[in-house]
This record gives sequence, structure tokens and C-alpha cells, in this order.
Amino acid sequence: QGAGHRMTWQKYHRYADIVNWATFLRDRDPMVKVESIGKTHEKRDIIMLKISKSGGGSKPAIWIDGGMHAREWISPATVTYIANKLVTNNKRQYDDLLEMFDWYIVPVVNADGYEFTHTGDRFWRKTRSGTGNIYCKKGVDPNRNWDFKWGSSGSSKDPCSDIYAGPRAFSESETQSMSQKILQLRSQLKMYLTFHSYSQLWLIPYGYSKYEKPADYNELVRLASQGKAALERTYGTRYQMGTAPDLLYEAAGGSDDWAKGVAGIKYSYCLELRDTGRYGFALPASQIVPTGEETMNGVAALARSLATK
Ligand code: ING
Ligand code: ZN
Repeated sequence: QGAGHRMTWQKYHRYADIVNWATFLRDRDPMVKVESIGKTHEKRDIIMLKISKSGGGSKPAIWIDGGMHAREWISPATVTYIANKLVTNNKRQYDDLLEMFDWYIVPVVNADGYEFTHTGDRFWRKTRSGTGNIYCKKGVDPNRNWDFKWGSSGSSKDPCSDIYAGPRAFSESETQSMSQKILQLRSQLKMYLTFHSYSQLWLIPYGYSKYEKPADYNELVRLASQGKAALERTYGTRYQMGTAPDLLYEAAGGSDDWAKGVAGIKYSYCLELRDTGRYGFALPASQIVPTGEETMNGVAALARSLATK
């Protein structure tokens, strides 16, 4: 109340609340910049926070994004929670992380879809672009739309499918904008983190094939183990670690595969947040803070191990 913004982490917020909170942080803290990295199909700004102590800055950096899939509400809630913790830096507990890295954070990649889950269909997953199909007028799966092994496995050519890969790679304004920004920052970026839900998984590339693991797979596992352990220690929430094909299914065109395979960001991970299916996408808002807390601990431990490399 009277905080200058409406974000609470006590409930799930509309995109406008998230944008207003971001600009509030920017106005109050010189460490924070807010940039629109492009527009969604429905012309919303896709906002990115840059949290940096180095102003112009070209420190090693960590990328975090959330809300690629519309219905996975815990993702934007957790990503904003992490950004808020870094900026607030209570008792200077994150001084080292702010000294060591610049942070680029996109809270809601698929803002059109996210808004539609509040106004139309709570369980919408995809973007809201037109498909040209009379039966299924809208939506491409943004996590099948990235230009690495696009369309090869675990994605669909059918516009009615929830895993429709789109008419071509980067057909979506959201994935196109985000990929351009990542390429622009690629020499700075040391780690890519994308947040989905649900299943409590720490996913390691590649998602596109059961048989293709990156040459440095074991290094990625070793670093991730530090983050996973810190996350699990917080409340005893258990995560499984491995590739998407090992733990779920093959899926080509995901952002974490592209970040590693094309942008060349060595440490690229996808986290599937709480829970394991009791509530699924409809995770109660009472779990935002504990999920935020444990995930922040995981990310902090991960970043600290990365810093020693
Ligand atoms: N799961 C992810 C999906 O896009 C995934 C799993 C992640 C697949 C990364 C491939 C690469 O299907 C959810 N819940 O969205
Ligand atoms: Zn998802």
C-alpha cells in the first residue's frame, strides 16, 4: 500500500502491474534500467530490466527470462521476485552477485498470452499471433519457435496444436525480439536461464534429441548441481536434473537449446518450477514467496559457482 507500485508476490499480477513495478524500481534505483526490447504481436512492449552497478557496463552477465508460456504464472512471479531481491539487496546479501555480474531480466516474454490467461482462457500456452487457419486462429508455441533444429522433433506443424512450431523459425515477434537482444549481448552473457512450470526439473540442453548431448554436458551438470542443492536445501523441494528428452520428451526449437547451440552461451538452463502436478499451472499464490525464495537461493548459488570459473 502506497509503495508506488502494486506488486506484492501475494497474488499473481497483470502485466501492467509488472511494468509499473519495473519503472518504479528504475525511478528509485540508479542500478536499474528498463528497456523495451521489442513489441509483442498485439503491440505490447516486451520489457527488460538491466540491473547493473557498472552503468554503461560490460561485466560478465546473466540472462533470466520468464513467461514464455502464458499459463505458467509462477514463472513471471518468480522472475520478478528474483529481480526484486537483487535490487533491494537486503542486508547487502547480494553485494557479491551485483559486483560480479550485470543482470538482464525479461519477466514476461509472451505478454499477449499472459494477458489472455487473465481475460480469456486461463490455460492458454502460446502467443496470440494469427495462424491463417480458420479453426485455430491464434497462437504459436514460442518454445518451439527458436532457430536451432527448428521443427525437427517434439513440435507440430498443426496450428491447432499447443506445440505448433510456427510457419518458420522466429515467426513470432516475441522470439525474434528476444533473440536479437541476446545476440547483441552475447559476448557479455555467461549464463542463460529460462523459467517455465511445472514439474520441478532442472533441464540441461539439448532438448531436441535423445541422442545429442553437448560435449561439455558434464560441466553443465556440475555447475547446476550447486544451484539445485541450494534450492532444495531451502524448503526440501526436490528437483530432478537432466535433458528434456531424458526427463520429459524431445522438443526442438526451445530457447535454451538456441542460447547454447547458436548464441554460444555455455551455461544454458531451463527450470521447470513448482509443483509436480497437484496444482500444476494453477499453483496457489501462497506458493509464490516460497518458490521465489528457494529459486533465488538456487540462482544465487549458481551465480556464485559461475563466478569462480
Ligand atoms: N515445458 C517445456 C516445453 O517447452 C522444454 C519443456 C524445455 C522442452 C526446454 C524443450 C526445451 O515443453 C513446459 N512446461 O513448457
Ligand atoms: Zn513452459
